[in-house]
Amino acid sequence: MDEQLIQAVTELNEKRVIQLVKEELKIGRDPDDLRQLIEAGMKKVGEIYEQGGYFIGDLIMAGVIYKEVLKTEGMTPPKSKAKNKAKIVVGTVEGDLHDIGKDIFICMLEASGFKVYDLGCDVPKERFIEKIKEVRPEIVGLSGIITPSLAAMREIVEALEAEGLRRQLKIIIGGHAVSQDASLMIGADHFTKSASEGVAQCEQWYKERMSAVERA
Ligand code: B12
Repeated sequence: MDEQLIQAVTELNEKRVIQLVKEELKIGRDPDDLRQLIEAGMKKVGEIYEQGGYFIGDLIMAGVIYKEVLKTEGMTPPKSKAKNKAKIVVGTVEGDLHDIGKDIFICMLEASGFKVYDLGCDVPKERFIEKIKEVRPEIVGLSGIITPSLAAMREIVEALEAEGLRRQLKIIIGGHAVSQDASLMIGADHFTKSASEGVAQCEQWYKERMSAVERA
């Protein structure tokens, strides 16, 4: 089945993708596994696009299919009723319209009890600063899927430093474009290409903060 799902995504066969996802969820398959397979298919779509076999309309279709999958019952974890962990402001940075990975990260954060402020995609640095001043989050999550997003992330960190807001925050960057080198250049506290690893890191920061409060 795994290969069939990857192939259906690669061929942009929406009906088949949804059918396979539903069948697998019915027999108890972990949604995380299914997401990984779909992402493998999306990667192939990206490669075919790079080689000139697909066009921008096909990338749009791949995005539509993934969004439909995420709407399928059982694919996303239920939101936790408690929102009493850290506050986190999340957005895809300016110039970048990719929002699927960001939305997955947000779903998982909300399921774990974080209070999330979603700024959407193509978010200018001024909007990040404005929201951070308003809600005073403990964490900021920046999503970047295309390479130019790395420079936009750096500009946000510089703006936070200039405003004197950087030291009180943890910054996590994620998405297809990020890497260890990029993270160092940007001045982030953590980078990852995995939403679940991102949530685990936020949990870790939350625990560290709570034990510091208890010790004080
Ligand atoms: C779908 C898609 C689109 C759709 C996006 C629809 C949408 N609503 O998001 C549309 C049509 C808009 C699009 C446009 C373009 N795209 Co596009 N797109 C893709 C594609 C096929 C899939 C992206 C995706 O959703 N993947 C699935 C998600 C779940 O993966 P993800 O984003 O990496 O997120 C995961 C993690 O990274 C993480 N994560 C993500 N964000 C965050 C944030 C935090 C804080 C954390 C902790 C974790 C985290 O969590 C997710 C789950 O684990 C990729 C191919 C690929 N290899 O990814 C190309 C790709 C990203 N696109 C590409 C390009 C070139 C473009 C265009 C420039 C094409 C053009 N000529 O116009 C435009 C750019 C538009 C813009 N200004 O942003 C290139 C980027 C190359 C580069 N390095 O810059 C890729 C890699 C294709 C390729 N191989 O050439 N695209």
